[in-house]
Parts: sequence; structure tokens; C-alpha cells
Amino acid sequence: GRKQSLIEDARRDRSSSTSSSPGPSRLGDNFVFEEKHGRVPLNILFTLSNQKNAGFFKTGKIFETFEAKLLHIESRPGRKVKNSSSDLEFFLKCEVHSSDLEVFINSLKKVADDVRTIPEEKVPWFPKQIKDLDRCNILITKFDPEMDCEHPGYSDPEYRKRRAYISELAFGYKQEDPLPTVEYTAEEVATWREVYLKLRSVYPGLACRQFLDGLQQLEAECGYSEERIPQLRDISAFLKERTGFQLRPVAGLLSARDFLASLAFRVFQCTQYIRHSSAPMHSPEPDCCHELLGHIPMLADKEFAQFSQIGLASLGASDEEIEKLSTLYWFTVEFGLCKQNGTVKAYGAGLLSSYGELVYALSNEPEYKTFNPEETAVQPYQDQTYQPVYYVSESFEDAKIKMRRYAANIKRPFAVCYDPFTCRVEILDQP
Ligand code: HBI
Ligand code: NLE
Ligand code: FE
Repeated sequence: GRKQSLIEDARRDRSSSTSSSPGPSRLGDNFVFEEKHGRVPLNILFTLSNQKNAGFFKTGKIFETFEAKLLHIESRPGRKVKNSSSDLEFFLKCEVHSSDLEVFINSLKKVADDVRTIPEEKVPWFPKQIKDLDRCNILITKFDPEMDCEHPGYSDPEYRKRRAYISELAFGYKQEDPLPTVEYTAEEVATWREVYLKLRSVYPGLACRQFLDGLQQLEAECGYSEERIPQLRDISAFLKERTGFQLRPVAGLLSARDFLASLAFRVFQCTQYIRHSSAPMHSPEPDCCHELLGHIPMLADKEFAQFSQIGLASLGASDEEIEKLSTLYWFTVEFGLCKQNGTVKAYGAGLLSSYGELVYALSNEPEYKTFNPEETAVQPYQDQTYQPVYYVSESFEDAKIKMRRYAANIKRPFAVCYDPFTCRVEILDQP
């Protein structure tokens, strides 16, 4: 339908602006197709004008003649309309015998207008410079107070209005802009205070050493306290000095691909709204309590910052690989446990920002498994409530080494390397 077409357009638009190609290339420009049992995959775009409506059935005949295998078809109103207002544009994915390719296309050209082939994108688009993160903004509408009737803020119009306002700040943000500040209301600060004090009371026994160190520094140097919600601007400056991480505002849950990509640039995407006051001890979605209490203290640790390696590994990776990396991220950065001085401690941000789950995870109720990236990467997880299983690392260092080894083994036709001086990703060995 129209929506899918728009997504396709957006994708093409994205990739064409990073290369200098003006759009889908004409036949013959760009045959990079891989043969499969003598057939080649082909993406075709063509227009059928008003007068040639019967042409659609003629195209079908051509498919039949050449035994082309149709995999996908969609149509939409054509764009170049002069006086024929009912032009239709078609997008087809198919497989054709490689020996027939040229005659097949030429036959189509006889019955349709503006026949073009679109090369299959082998490597998904990814940001090459920090500015490109402005395009990493595909949001997932999940746990949205506007759409999810289970959301604690769903029936609270004031809360929804506030969320919409804070979302706008993030939507309008561009990489060079100063980070937006939010004047939090008394109610919001009250929620923060409740979360802060409750968690603060259990951190010493349950949180890992690196987290406690980070939090202590933030309290001493960055204005962390139960009295006020710290501003992203101050925290970003603080982190930049420690580990080179910087923050950028985000309106909600990002696609895993976009979220992971930003980590490659040591940019952490932070939500700026706060959870609903009716559910302070656990929220399925990230909010400022989660980012500022769960993630930030860990991001102040040098070793932990190197976990952002996972971000570099994600650039241009396949959807399957992204899914695995995102699962690994989930069971480490979000819900990871590690041994320290013989006891199990939490280092995952999703635990360190939820009093309810932190206490649960370190009780003897849930199942523990030993962290091992190959196995952990395919563990199913759920994101509505507490995890049924947690992965425990021998030590924090151990988790990092194993993760790095896993990332190094991901097969890609090129290697990437981040240059911190230019804030660019260098691409090595491109085929
Ligand atoms: N988006 N804003 C935001 N914050 C997250 O923590 C986050 C996300 N999108 C995806 C995501 N986490 C998970 O898929 C990770 O496992 C990558
Ligand atoms: N459950 C966490 C919390 O309540 O803070 C948020 C997790 C976000 C992935
Ligand atoms: Fe998180």
C-alpha cells in the first residue's frame, strides 16, 4: 500500500543522499545481482498510463512467457501526471532466468512506460558521520501513552500533553544543537524523588562497583540528588570528559538498528520525559529515571563505555544480526548481572532503574544462566514485565571480552573503524 511505498521512498532517499546517485538507476547501470539456480532477483518499477490500462495484463503475459517468479507487487498513483490523471506506478520484486534478463526487460518496455530496475541493496544504509544520526530516528510505537491502553498514562490527558511537548523537543533536535532543557513540574520531581530514594537505599547491596563509583561522581560533580532531575546538557558534558560519550534527546523507543548505530559514535539516545506517577517502581519503556539512573553511571566507566563496540558491529549488519546484537544488548547493558567478590551484582540499566525488578532479579526467584554471547544472542526475551531469566558474567571484564570476541566474528563484506578525531566511521576493505 501507500505506506509501504513511502517507507521504500524514504529508504531510497536516505541512501541516495549519501552516495551521489540521483535515484533508482536505469537498466544496465548497475547489475550487482547474485545468481540463484540460474535465476536473478530483480526489482522493477514501471508506470502504466491511462490509455494502456490493458497493459497490466500484458505485463502478466510477459511474466508467464519468461517464467518469471513474482515475489511482491504493489501499486500507487503515478506522479508525473500531465493530463492523464489515472497513471499507476507499479513496484515488483521477482526472479528471472538470468539468460532472459535483457529480453524480459525489453518486452516490458513495449507495454509499460518508464521501466526501471532498482538494484537490491546489499548493505543496509548506516550513518557514516555523527551528523547522520539526525536520520537515525525511526521510532517504534510500543508502550506509547497515546496508543497503548495498558499504559499508565493512557487515561491521563495532562500526562499525554506533557509527553507530546517533550517529544517535540526531541523531534526537532539536530546534532549540532544544544541539548534541550526541560523545566520539570513539581509532580515530575516528586516521582523522581520517590524513584531516587527507593533505589538509592538498595544500590549499596545490589549494584556493581562501577555503578556505585559512577553514581557517587555524579552526585559530587553533576548535581545528582533526589531534589531535582538533572539536565541532559550537564550530564552530557560530564560524560564527554570521562568516556567521550555524549547524549542526544529521543522521543521514545528507537528501532534497534538506529539505537545501536548511535552507540558506534559514542552517542547515547536519551528520553527526557518521566514515567507516570502511578507506576514509579517499574516501567516497560525507557524514561529519564531509566536513562539517568540506570545508564548514565555505567557510561561514566571507561571499560563499560567500550561496550559501545556493539554499536560498531551493528553498522550495515543484516536484520538477523541486528536482532542478535539487540538481544545481547538486552541481556547485558539492560539486564546484565555479574559476579563481584563472590556475590552477584547488577550492572544492567533496566534493573538499576526499576526498584521492583532490581530486588526481584537478585532474589532467588528467577533463573540464572551463564553469559555466553552465542547462546544469549538467541534467548527469547519479553519487554512487558520482569525477565524470566538473567545472564550472569564471571566478572564485568569477562562480559566485555566475550562481547568483543562475538562482535569481531560477525561476517561483513567490509570492516569499520571509528575515528574519534573526525567523528566519522572509516570503511575498510570495501569490495
Ligand atoms: N530506544 N530510546 C531507546 N532506548 C533503548 O534502550 C532502546 C531503544 N530501541 C531499541 C532498544 N533499546 C533495544 O532493542 C536494544 O536491545 C538495542
Ligand atoms: N524497566 C525499566 C524501568 O522501570 O526503569 C526500564 C527498562 C527500559 C528498557
Ligand atoms: Fe535502556
